[in-house]
Amino acid sequence: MQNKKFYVTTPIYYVNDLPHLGHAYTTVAADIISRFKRLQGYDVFFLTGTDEHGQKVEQAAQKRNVAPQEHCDELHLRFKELWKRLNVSNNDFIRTTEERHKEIVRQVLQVLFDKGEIYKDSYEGWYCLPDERFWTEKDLVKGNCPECGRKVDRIKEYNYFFKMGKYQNWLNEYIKSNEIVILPSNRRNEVLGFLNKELGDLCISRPKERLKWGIPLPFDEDYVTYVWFDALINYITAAGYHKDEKSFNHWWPADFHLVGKDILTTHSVYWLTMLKAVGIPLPENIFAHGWWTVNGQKMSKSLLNVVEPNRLINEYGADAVRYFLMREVPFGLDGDFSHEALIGRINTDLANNLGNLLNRTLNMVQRYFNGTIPEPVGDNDMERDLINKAAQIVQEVEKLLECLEFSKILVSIWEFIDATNKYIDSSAPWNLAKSEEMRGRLSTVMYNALEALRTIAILLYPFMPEKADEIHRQIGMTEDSLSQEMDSVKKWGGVKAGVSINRSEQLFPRIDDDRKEELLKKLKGESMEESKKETQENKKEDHGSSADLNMISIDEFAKLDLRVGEIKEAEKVEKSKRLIKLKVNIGVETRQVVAGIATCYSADELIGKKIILVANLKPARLMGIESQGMVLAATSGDKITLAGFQDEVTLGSRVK
Ligand code: ME8
Repeated sequence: MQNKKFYVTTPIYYVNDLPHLGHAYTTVAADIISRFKRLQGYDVFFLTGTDEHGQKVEQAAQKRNVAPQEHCDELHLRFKELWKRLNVSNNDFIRTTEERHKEIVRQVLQVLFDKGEIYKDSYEGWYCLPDERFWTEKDLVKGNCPECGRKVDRIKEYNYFFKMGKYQNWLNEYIKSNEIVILPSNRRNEVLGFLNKELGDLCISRPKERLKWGIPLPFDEDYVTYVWFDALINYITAAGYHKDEKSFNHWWPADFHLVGKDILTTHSVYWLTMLKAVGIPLPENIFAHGWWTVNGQKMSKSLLNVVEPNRLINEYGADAVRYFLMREVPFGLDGDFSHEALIGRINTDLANNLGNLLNRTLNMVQRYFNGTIPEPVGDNDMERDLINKAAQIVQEVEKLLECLEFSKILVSIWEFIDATNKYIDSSAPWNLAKSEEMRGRLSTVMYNALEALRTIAILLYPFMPEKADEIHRQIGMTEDSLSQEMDSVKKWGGVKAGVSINRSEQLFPRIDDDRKEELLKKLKGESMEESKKETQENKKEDHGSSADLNMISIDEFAKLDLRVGEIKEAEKVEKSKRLIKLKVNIGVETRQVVAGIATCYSADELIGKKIILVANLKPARLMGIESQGMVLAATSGDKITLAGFQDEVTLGSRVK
């Protein structure tokens, strides 16, 4: 018999910037569901990917002086690499610039056009450039974009529209009937509230002269499709729509679209009406999770206070990061990130509760049985209680999984970890070991403690695949039962007596106070939140006021945005004795800078040098080449020496 299928998706992320904690959050959550479902015997299709068309991406490429495709080819890898480091087990990674996707988008557009679902009309509205969305007058909040609060521009143009409005009543009824489940329930109410207002038609195109980086409409090549109409279709492209009927019929409809609350409307209104209009069945569930802030402030790609997951992985390890994200905040609610909270979780939950349970159990098996797992000899109420507790927890976990209550699942697993620690405490193996008569009882206790650890490893596997594997290996399990069905966790007695344990290094070393202080200093030093705020404030100020003063105030000095950069490329400017064109990486982006240092440096010797860049200097053109900043150097007579650093520095750090 064919396994039951399960299809889960994440949003496809914009490649206008590097992946951050928010992207990692949704993707790790999807990974956890996928791993659980695989344990439960489901045939799983887990899709993630990148959204590569549109103005934001085009602008990001322009800023880096590369072609949009080149930019996407580079940036999408940063997502792929991160998912690999985070042990994300996606089955497919879709890019909207792939042929397989563009083809399906054009087909869907043609189908809708032929059905009369798309029409051309003139449109005048308020356009938010960063969000690439039109808003009506009444949508605006204090004259600004209702979603991001930024300035909007009045734009009039001809465009193509999808007749979304006509589906308003149908969608309202459909959601109310619970045929599609929108979770958490407050989000469902939000969508219904949105549908109480008049639903207009959806502008699905941009004139090519305004946006080049998009998929041309099949029925009018002067237009490209609007970002959402392109992006949402990825979910059916990857499942095989119009290409592989067998695959599509197997996977579609999606079981869960996981999204952040920011894109709930696009998924529950645009996407559902689009599918209805084409005649494709609708997905089963949409889950809109909450928003991570950092120290209470909004984290976004356009601000510099983003938490970079790679740094977290470097310092804490992938599994600790995965655990923290799922444990700290109930899925669906907003949460605030702090290193202190993460370190707290590592020390308490991971090192103390879980790590100690493993260590003490293995140490005792080593000491009392020379590292060989003993055969249990009978049982008593204590064992029966432990086994019942395990069965109860497994049941709870499976139930909580249905509503993606990750945090509660972990609370339940930790209840069992505590119960096992208590079982050991009450059984006091150290006393049993004192008398030969109690040898049988000691064997039973140690065996059951190991078996409890086996159960814990399986339940933790979706959250912390590497560490769960490690527990499994250390308790002497050789075959790959972690990827076996959930059923194996329901059968007590999987641990093999007579087999050797494999004690090795601590699962989660504690982060002591000294190390914590060191880490916080290092990581917070890397945070550029403060400097970004200053940069923004500086923009508002009058730049010319102190031109005739020799002394400057600290505030004036603070206007300078000096950054640590690394020279990635250097090329002498033809016909110039002095100028060299540099590509300087300042962490969040690469700048092109023209520097007058060719009399003292060859292009080759500059590569890899860490320098100081004035990052908020107005761009200037030198011999027709744009320079986006200035490198600092000391000059003495003819000699020019670049300013740099004596110790290791992090790219993009502020120099003050
Ligand atoms: O919206 N907290 O892409 P995107 C929690 N391309 N989650 C966050 C977050 C935060 N602070 N920031 C981002 C797009 N996310 C479109 C999607 S789908 C067909 C097209 C996560 O790069 C969250 O999942 O802006 C959010 O919905 C998504 O990243 C937005 O990613």
